[in-house]
Amino acid sequence: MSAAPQMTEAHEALVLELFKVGAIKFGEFTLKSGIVSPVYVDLRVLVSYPSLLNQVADLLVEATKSCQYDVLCGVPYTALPFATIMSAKVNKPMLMRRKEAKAYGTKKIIEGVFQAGQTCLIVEDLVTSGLSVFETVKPLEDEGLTVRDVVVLLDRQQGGEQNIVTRGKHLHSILKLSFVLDVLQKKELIEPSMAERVKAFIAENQVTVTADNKAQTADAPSAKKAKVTGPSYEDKLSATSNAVAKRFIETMLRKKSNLCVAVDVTSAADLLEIAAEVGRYTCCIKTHCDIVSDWTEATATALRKLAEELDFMIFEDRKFADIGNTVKLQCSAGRYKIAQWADFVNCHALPGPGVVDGLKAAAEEVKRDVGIVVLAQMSSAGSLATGEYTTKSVELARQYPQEVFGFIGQERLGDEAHLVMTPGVKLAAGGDALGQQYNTPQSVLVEKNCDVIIVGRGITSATSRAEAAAEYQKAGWAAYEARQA
Ligand code: 5BU
Repeated sequence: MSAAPQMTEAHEALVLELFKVGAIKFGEFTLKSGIVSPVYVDLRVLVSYPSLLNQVADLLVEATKSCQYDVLCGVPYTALPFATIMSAKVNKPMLMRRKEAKAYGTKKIIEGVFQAGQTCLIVEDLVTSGLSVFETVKPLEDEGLTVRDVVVLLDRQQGGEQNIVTRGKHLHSILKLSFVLDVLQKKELIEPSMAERVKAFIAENQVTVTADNKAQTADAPSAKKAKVTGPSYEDKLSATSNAVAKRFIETMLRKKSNLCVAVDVTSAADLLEIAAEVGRYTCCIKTHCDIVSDWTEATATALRKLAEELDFMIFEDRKFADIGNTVKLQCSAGRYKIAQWADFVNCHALPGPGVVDGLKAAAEEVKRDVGIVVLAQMSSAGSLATGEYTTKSVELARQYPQEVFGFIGQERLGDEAHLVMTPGVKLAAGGDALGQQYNTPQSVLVEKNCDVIIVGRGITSATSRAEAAAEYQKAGWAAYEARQA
C-alpha cells in the first residue's frame, strides 16, 4: 500500500479549486449503478481550467518522482490531458489506449511507440474500485509492458487501493476523499452532517474487483438500502426540523398524494370552485393571487376554510425577489397579505439572504409559520437558473433550515430533508406556445428523483377536473411507490 501522502498547502488549495469549479459536488446523485451517492466527482471539467490542469499535473509528477518508468499512459478519457501534460513536464513518451480496437487497418489498441519490457506508469483521474485502471493495465501487459505504479488525482476510498495493491501495483493518490471532506468542512463549505453522510456512504459502498474484472459491491444490508433512488417521504419527515415541511409531508402521507395543483384562474369564484373540486386529491393548492382580479380578504378566508376541510396546504407562488424590507411588505401588507393565509411561499435566491430574512420578518409579524421554498431551477425553456446559480440557491436554503424546507427544481437538489417540487408536469411530455416544458409524473419522480409534481393546465383545462386530479394523484403516487420499491 502507498504511504500516506504528505498533505501540503498546495493540496488544500487544490481541493478548494476543485470545489469551486464544480469538479466535486455534494447532494444526491444517481450513479451509473443506480446507487444514490451524496458526492459526485466530475474531473472532466478540468480541461476548461488550464492553470488548474497544470497544478494537477505538477502534483502528479511530484507524487511519482521516485517511480521508475519509461512511458506513461492515461486512462481514457478524463486522465488523458493529465498524462499529456505530465509527459511534457518529465519529458517521457506517452501511450494511449483505445477504448475499442480499430475495426480496420492495424487494429491496434495501444497507440504510440514502445518496446516490450518497458515500464509504464498509469495515470488516472479518479479511483473508485480500480476497474478502469485494470482495463488499461491489461492490454499494456498483453503487449509485454510492465506496470508497477498507478497515480491518481482522487481516491474515493471505496476499496480501489486495496484492489490495486492485491494485483501487485502501487497506488499513489494526490487526494483522498476523507482529506477533501476535512478541508471543505474546515472552510465551512460543507456542513458536518454532509461530511458524515459521505463517510457513511463510502463505508457502506466498498467495492471489490473479481479476477475477470467485474466490480462487486459488498452485500451489506445498508449498501442495499443505499440503492433506493431517493429518500422516502418518511425519511424526509424524520430528517426535517421545519414545522411547515412536517405538516406538508404528513399531509402527503395521509392522503397518498404528491400532487400540487396550480390553479391559475383570474376570478375568485373559479379559484374556489376548482379548489373545492380537486382538493381531496391534492396535498397542496398553488395560487397566483395577483392574477385573481377580484381577490379580497374573503377569498383568502374561503380558501383557508377549504384547505382545512379538504386537507391541503396552500402555496402562494409569488416568487419574491427584492430586498428584505420590500419583500417583508409584499408578503405581509398590501392587497394580498400573503403571510396571513399561505402555508408557504417561494423566493428567488437572487437578492441573497435578505430575501429570506424579509419573509421571516413577515411571518413573525403575523405570528404564523410561513414556510419557504427557494426557486433553484425553472421549467421554462432558456431559464438562467442553472449551474452555479442553482448551487448558490441550494446553499442559501441550507443557511435557513427553520424557514426554507425545499426547492422548486427540475431534479433532486439539496439534502435528505429537502423537498423538491417540480412544475411543468403533464401526463404527456411536451410544451406550450410560451416556453413551458413538460415532463411526465414518472420522469419527475423516478428519473429526476423529485418529490412533488405541480400540475396546472393538465388538470384545470380538463373536461372533468376532479377526474383529471384523481388520475394525476394516482400516477404520481404509483411512480413514487415504484421508485421506493
Ligand atoms: P401548467 O399549467 O402546468 O404549465 O402550470 C405550471 C404552474 O407552475 C404555473 O402556475 C407556473 O406559474 C408555475 N411554474 C412553472 O410552470 N415553472 C416554474 O419553473 C415555476 C413555476 Br418556478
